[in-house]
Amino acid sequence: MTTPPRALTIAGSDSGGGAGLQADLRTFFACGVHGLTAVTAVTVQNSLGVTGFTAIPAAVVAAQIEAVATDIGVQAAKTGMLATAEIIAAVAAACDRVHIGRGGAIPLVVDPVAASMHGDPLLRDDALDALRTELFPRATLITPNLDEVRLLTGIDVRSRDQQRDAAEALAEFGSRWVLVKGGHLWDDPECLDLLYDGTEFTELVGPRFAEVHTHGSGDTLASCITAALAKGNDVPSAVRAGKDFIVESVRHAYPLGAGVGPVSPLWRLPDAETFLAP
Ligand code: PXL
Repeated sequence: MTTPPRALTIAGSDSGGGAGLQADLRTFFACGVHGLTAVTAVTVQNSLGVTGFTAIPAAVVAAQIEAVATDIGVQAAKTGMLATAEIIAAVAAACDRVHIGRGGAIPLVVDPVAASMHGDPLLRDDALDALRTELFPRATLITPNLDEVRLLTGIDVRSRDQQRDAAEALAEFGSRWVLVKGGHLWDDPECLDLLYDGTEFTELVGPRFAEVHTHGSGDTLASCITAALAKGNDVPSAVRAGKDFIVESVRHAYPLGAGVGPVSPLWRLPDAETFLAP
């Protein structure tokens, strides 16, 4: 048996199992890569929302990254919930040491998670600046939704034209690529995600679902892109694969608890040969 590609998620735990590192690991598995984790925070949540979280000490987050990267090896990494400015600084330094991110050879996807879909905070207010200045310049790709765009740039996107303005403003922070997700442009009959490399725009258009169970959709998209990068795809084809994958994952979402259920990456199960010894 050969060793499968490895993808690392640097993210928080969702006790409800729908988002965070639980969604990332399911997606990595569905995409045929072995998932590694550096846990940043433990949230207390169910389908109704997040009632609190505890951040993991920054040095422990950094140690997890270095432990897996130096022994197991990582072909691509992503960040999700990072909780505090201290954790962001420690992640940036650890990534530099193991060559993850733009300065090194290993692609880094930064999903700038700031709040849950219920509006509960997942990032301390003073950490936004650390995200912009310490992580974005190291990112191969950043994947903000429109709420995150507003927090990061002050631009309140209401149209596809403004989505372009936002992509240009975000590119200034130094990531190689920007993906501005249009899922929150509620009046748009389709869901347009806009990919920008500082020069050219690529529009990825998909259907808009009336689906209410969309918990974990951003995590699932970013994880699928990360898995595709780990398998050696370039950014445009990884993002295309992610878009196709998230559309089906939303289509297969299921209810859970009394609130919002998760999208399901498990509509596409990998061949047994991917992971099982013969
Ligand atoms: O979907 C964003 C997200 C990421 N990580 C954790 C979360 C959430 C949303 O609730 O709980 C741990």
